[in-house]
Amino acid sequence: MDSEMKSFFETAPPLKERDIISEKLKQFIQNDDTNRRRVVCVTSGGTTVPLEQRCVRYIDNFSSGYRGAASTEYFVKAGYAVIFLYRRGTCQPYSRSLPDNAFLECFEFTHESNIQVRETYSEAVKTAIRDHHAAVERGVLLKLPFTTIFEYLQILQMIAVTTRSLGPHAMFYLAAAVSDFYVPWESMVEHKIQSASGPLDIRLVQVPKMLSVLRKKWAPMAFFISFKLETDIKILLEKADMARKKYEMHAVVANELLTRKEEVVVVTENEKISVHRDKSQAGSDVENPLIELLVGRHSAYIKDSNT
Ligand code: 9Z3
Repeated sequence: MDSEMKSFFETAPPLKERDIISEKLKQFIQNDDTNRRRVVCVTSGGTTVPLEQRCVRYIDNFSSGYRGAASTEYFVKAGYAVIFLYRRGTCQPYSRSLPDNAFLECFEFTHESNIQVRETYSEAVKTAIRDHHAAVERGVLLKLPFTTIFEYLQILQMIAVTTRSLGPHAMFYLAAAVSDFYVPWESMVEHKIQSASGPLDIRLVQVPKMLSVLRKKWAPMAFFISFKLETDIKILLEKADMARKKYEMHAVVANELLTRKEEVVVVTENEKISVHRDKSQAGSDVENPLIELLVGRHSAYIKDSNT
């Protein structure tokens, strides 16, 4: 591990639930005694960078978590077990078609003061509960939340190390929007920054290039998909290809902020494959054909690794 990465981990505030997370991960992986089950780690939502140790203010990265939540559902459908590493409060698998405040909007009182689902939401609620319960009961969905960049990287490392025994059957699908800059814990002030002190100068340092270590050291046999987000379409594909080469990703999914729900481009060593939402179908999304494509690529990768 390079020295920047080492110092990031050594100085990060320790994970509060490290032992519990570690136990959950072990159990989840052991659920399959053949060790032939495919497991994908889907990361979702943005990481925060706290500005104070007792954090009142933080810098955030944009991501609603829709991509990660929808992709998780399609991976489960395709037979994968999914470790869903998500930002607290972002979109969740199986409830993305429900209203934001589903708890208050989907239910009503009966005459006997019991609670029932409103007729208009009846099908959506039934499907969400049925599919979510089925995934959890079959042991194919493990949800692990994070908020800060410190939590995110520490849990990701634990996932990588725990899934290493699966070799090429493990996949990383890195849709989370990860901070590029952060304030190291030891140089962060403890208490709330006071506005009476005038304008604020903060020095942010670069987050160590975690993708390199993840790919080459923590999970060298796994299949890797990362995402590249840009707002300037002119530089998107070039930047995606640069990231693919630099981090030796098997594919990089390039997306532009405004059109990300309509189209993505999957950049591999030899191809640039444009994947679209099927506009003729109401309620369709780009994640459906995207996961279909990636599952096929993963199958080919497993086959290649076995020969
Ligand atoms: C993405 O590009 C995701 O597709 C989105 C999904 C965050 C745009 P939503 O959550 O949006 O459905 O609202 N994720 C990766 C973004 C990122 O931070 N990429 C880094 C980069 O572009 C590389 S890890 O440099």
